[in-house]
This record gives sequence, C-alpha cells and structure tokens, in this order.
Amino acid sequence: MDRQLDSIRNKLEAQEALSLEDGVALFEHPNLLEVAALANQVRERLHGQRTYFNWNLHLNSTNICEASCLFCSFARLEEGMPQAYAMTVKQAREWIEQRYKPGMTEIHIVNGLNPNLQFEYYEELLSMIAAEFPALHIKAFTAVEIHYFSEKFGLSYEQVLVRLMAAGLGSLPGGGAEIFSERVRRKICRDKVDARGWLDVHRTAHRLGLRSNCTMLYGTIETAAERVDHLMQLRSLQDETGGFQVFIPLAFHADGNRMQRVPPPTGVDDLRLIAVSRLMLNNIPHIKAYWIMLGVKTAQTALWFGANDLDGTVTEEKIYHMAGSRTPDALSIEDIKRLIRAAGREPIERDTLYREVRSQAAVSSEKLQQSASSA
Ligand code: V47
Repeated sequence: MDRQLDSIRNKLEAQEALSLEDGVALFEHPNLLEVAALANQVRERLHGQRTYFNWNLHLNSTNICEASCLFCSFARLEEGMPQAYAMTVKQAREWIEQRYKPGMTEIHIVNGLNPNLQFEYYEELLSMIAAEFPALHIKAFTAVEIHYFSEKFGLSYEQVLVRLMAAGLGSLPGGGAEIFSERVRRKICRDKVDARGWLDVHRTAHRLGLRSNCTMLYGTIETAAERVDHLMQLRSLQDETGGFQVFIPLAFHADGNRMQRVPPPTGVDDLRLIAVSRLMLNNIPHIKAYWIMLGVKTAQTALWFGANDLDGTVTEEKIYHMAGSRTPDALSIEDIKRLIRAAGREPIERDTLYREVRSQAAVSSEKLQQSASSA
C-alpha cells in the first residue's frame, strides 16, 4: 500500500495524471489522513487558502418528470399527483421577485422532464429572467434535460443550446451524470440519457463557448473502480475541451425514494470522495463541497480534504431536502464567510464563472477611502 502511495506522490509532484489503479488504491487506503494530505497539497498548490462561494438562488420550476430514477425523491411522475407542480413563466417571475436581493449573481435552474411543456416555455422562462433580473447569470438545465429537449422537439444538441443561449442561458449545471457505469445506470436510472450522451451535451456546450460543471452521484451500488472510471471519463473530456469549471461529488440521500434500504455514505466516505476527486481530476480547477448535500460541518471540514468551493447561499433547495437532508434552507453570506474563516481559509465571493465579486459595501468603502486621500 505504502509503495503505491509513494508512486502516487511522485506522480503528483511531477503533475502527472493518476491511473485507474491509483484511484482505486486511494479509495482503499486505510489511512484517510494520508490521502487527505496529498489532496490538500494539490488544493493549496492550485488555490492557496482561497475558498470560493457565491450568492445564488435555486429554482425548480417543475417537478413533473417522465424519468423514474430510483434515487430521486424530488420528481412527481404526473400532473395531478400530490405535490406535483409546474410554474407558469409568470409564477416563476413572482417566485423569483419574492426572493431576489440586489447583489445576487446567479440563478441555478434544474427541472423534471415534464412532457406537458413546449420548448417555448423554456425560452420564455430564460428571456423573462434575462429581462427582469439582468444581474443574474442563468446556470440552467442539466445535460439530461438538454438531451430530453433534443429528442422531444427534434432538435440537435447544438440547436437546443443555441436557442437557449439566445434566450439568456449562461452555463450548464453539472447534474444528471449520476455514475457513468452502464451496469449501475441500468439498475438506478435506466430511462435516462447514457454516459456518452451526457458527455456529448457538455462537449457541444463547450464548443459553443459555454462553461459547465460536472458531478458524480456516489453511495448507491457502485464500486470503487466504477467511481474512478467516472472521474477518468470527465478528465478525458476536460483534456479535449477545457470547459468544465468545477466537479461536485453528490452523496446519495435515501429518504423518500425507492432506494431507502441502501445505507447512505458515511462522513469518512464523503471526505474521501472529495480527496480522491481532487487527486484524480488534475485538469479541473475547482472541487465543490456542496454544503446542502454534505451538511455544513462536513463541507467546512472538506476544505482541508481538497475542496476549495462551498457553492452558495442557495436560498431555497428542494432536491436534497426532499431526500432527507437536514441542512438549513439557506446560509447568509456572513454565515459562509464565518465558516470559511473558522476553517483557517480565505473567503472569496465569486460569480458563476469564478470571477471575483467585490461586494457593494467593499466598493463603497474603497471609494470613500480614495476620495478621503485625494482631498
Ligand atoms: O442530477 C438527485 C442528484 C442532482 C438525489 O452544477 C441526488 O453547480 C443524492 O446537480 N441523493 C441535482 N443525489 C443537483 C446538482 C447540483 C447541485 C448543486 C450545484 C450544481 C452545480 C449541481 O442531484 C441530480 C442528481 O444527480 N440527486 N436525488 C439523492 N436522493
């Protein structure tokens, strides 16, 4: 084991990509802190103490969904089922208006695959947001949704993306990747786009100049080798396009879905996933510890296991809360900064594209200082 860790250490020093065997060895290594120390070195080489977060809002404008993923607690299959909903564009505008605050920089939109909505609905939703809330970057629709639009409306991935970009789409979120292994997909999400389709949507998006995020759902029935293979497929698309910004490991949550018997990942699994992702994905700049999904305390601890991003304030979250997450609905900017500082790291507010955002308060106090010194 230790010889393997030495060889991994040498590869990391030479900034070489790790192999499938290396990844499996990292998952199986008995000493989590040794793995964490390696991941932390990479994190600090890339980002020093810098730790990113953003001020965002999550919208799920419909939970009606044709797919029947076993792990999902959010989707309601048909209109009329208890709690099934689809907001009109007007209702979505009112929903955002009630939550929007000046200074927010992003809206994240993920929906069910709703058979009753036309393509124009999605275009109008984005155009409305772009017109009414121009300060918000629109990160919307997973590759699974883009693939669904393409099949349902007879458009290529490129045609779907070009029309959504014209309506205001700014980037793609990373959801829906689940785990690329065909064996696992057949069991947990059989009617969803396959790995090749998911990757192809992101490849097309990157070619059109969009940035995107990527994810992996872990803790269901996958093996360590299947996890590493997933990470390597993401790494190889990144070698080709360079369009991924951040990787977000997503821990399986078991409440309210058909996989309740599967024991969810433990704290050690969560931290190891962050560390191994940082080590395998040498070409993806950021690793996100999504506090909603990990829990605030684990996410904060993950900042020493390879993560350098906590996601955002979020404001209102449904997918994980319906699956049993006990995290708060939102954190304030001050809460997030406090967590990062208490971890001994430096908080940096970013926009969706990882550009630093200088808060209005900081800008006004700089202006005051400048005018005082020139007086
Ligand atoms: O696609 C659904 C996963 C994803 C469960 O891009 C579940 O910045 C665990 O992708 N247990 C949606 N996972 C969330 C997502 C996301 C979140 C935050 C930031 C970004 C980003 C993306 O959540 C789904 C699916 O993979 N999911 N149900 C569950 N029970």
